[in-house]
Amino acid sequence: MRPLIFSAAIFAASVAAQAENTYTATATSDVEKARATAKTLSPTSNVKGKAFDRLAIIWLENTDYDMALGDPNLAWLAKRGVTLSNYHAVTHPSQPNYIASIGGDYFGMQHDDFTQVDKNVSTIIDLLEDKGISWGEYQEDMPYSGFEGIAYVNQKNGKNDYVRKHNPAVSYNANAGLIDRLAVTKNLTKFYEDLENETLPQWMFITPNMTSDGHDTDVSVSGTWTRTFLEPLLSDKRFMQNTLVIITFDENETYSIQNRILAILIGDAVPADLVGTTDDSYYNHYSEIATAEANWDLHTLGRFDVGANVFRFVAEKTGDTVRPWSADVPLADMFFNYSYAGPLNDEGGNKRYPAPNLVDAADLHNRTILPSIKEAWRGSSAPVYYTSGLATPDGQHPPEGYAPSE
Ligand SMILES: *[C@@H]1O[C@H](CO)[C@@H](O)[C@H](O)[C@H]1NC(C)=O
Ligand SMILES: *[C@@H]1O[C@H](CO)[C@@H](O)[C@H](O)[C@H]1NC(C)=O
Ligand SMILES: *[C@@H]1O[C@H](CO)[C@@H](O)[C@H](O)[C@H]1NC(C)=O
Ligand SMILES: *[C@@H]1O[C@H](CO)[C@@H](O)[C@H](O)[C@H]1NC(C)=O
Ligand SMILES: *[C@@H]1O[C@H](CO)[C@@H](O)[C@H](O)[C@H]1NC(C)=O
Ligand SMILES: *[C@@H]1O[C@H](CO)[C@@H](O)[C@H](O)[C@H]1NC(C)=O
Ligand SMILES: CC(=O)N[C@H]1CO[C@H](CO)[C@@H](O)[C@@H]1O
Repeated sequence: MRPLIFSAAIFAASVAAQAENTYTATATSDVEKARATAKTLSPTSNVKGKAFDRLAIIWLENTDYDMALGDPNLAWLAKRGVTLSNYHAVTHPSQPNYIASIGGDYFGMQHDDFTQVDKNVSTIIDLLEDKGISWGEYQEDMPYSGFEGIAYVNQKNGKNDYVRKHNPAVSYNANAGLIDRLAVTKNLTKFYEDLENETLPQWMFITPNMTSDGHDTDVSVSGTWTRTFLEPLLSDKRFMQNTLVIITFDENETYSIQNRILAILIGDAVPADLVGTTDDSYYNHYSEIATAEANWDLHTLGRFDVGANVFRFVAEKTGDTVRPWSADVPLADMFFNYSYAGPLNDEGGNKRYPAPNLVDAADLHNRTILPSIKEAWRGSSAPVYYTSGLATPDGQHPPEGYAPSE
């Protein structure tokens, strides 16, 4: 019996080690086969936050600030929430912005190609699980839970539908290498089942398909989709349980201007006296991580999440200070319109993964770096370019040693 158990254990370990490559096939027959056995999970939790108990993040595509606010349906939503008028994407094109939104950096990425971030790089998922906070992704038209393929087209008309580049969790092998993490990356059909069953997680990232999110269409389609999706939820007690919803865009459409985008905070966690107001504090995608960290007292990633501003109404409850932009380079000269170099940049330049900054930012807040991150990177000689400052670099103002190659 002994050798048998032994080899079974080795087999299980080797399967687990390859989970990030197990579900990448995109042929219809492969997808049908995998769908039949794909694991879906809906773990729940109820960890109280200081300003909200549930966070739902909805990302739409490629729309400039004024165009977004000009859309009647987004304007309808904005009137029922707080408009963030000084919220910036971090680079172009799409994928690095999604990568940044959970990992605290985009590691030089300047493309939308198939990417696997090394498994020693942590994301907000590790921070949430560390505190027992349930999470999930709802990706419209993802063909089955845990699908890792580059894309899956609409089987009736061949149009773009689900794309991996808009699914932040799966790009990180720390997530894609674990079956139980893949099992909570689900499609929107599962959202409605989880709503019905009252098994929605506390942190969720929602991506409409390539038609619904405006990528292959325009803001009138993404605005309509978003209002159609959210309006019934705004009065649904199964969804609104001290819930904060962030609606934003991955990037501004016009590359030659600043990468400012519209963001709206809405939901029953938004204080009534703030409904219909505008907050012009400086935010970027890293604020989405910092706000969750402050709310639930999470550890940090030691990357650009540490210095990012927490959304003001949350900061007021967590004791965080919302700072104005005050870097050497004025905000007006920061375009965030192309990427510095790094390990995910495929045009050359420095390919070395930067290490997290393991020094806690005690001057700023009392959050500390996740112990497992400290453990993994202690003694690393990799360069560190993260500080507790608010300013983040861009292609024109790269971190030292990470100038983009021309
Ligand atoms: C959604 O995912 C489930 C679970 O894997 C799968 O059975 C279903 O076919 C998917 N739905 C769509 C619309 O692709
Ligand atoms: C995208 O989702 C919408 C509903 O939100 C659906 O009508 C449409 O068929 C889906 N796919 C494509 C390619 O449009
Ligand atoms: C969740 O709901 C679906 C249908 O809405 C049902 O088939 C499924 O059994 C439910 N799951 C649980 C765990 O209750
Ligand atoms: C970024 O914006 C600046 C200022 O408009 C412009 O000079 C530069 O060409 C832009 N870069 C890209 C890659 O579009
Ligand atoms: C950190 O925690 C201490 C003790 O609870 C508190 O006095 C201090 O104000 C906190 N500092 C910040 C920046 O939140
Ligand atoms: C993390 O992974 C990268 C890529 O494999 C490697 O270069 C780096 O040394 C690793 N860092 C640590 C601390 O293990
Ligand atoms: C098309 C367009 O003008 N888009 C917006 C992108 O963001 C800048 C501000 O940073 C706006 O002025 C633009 O309106």
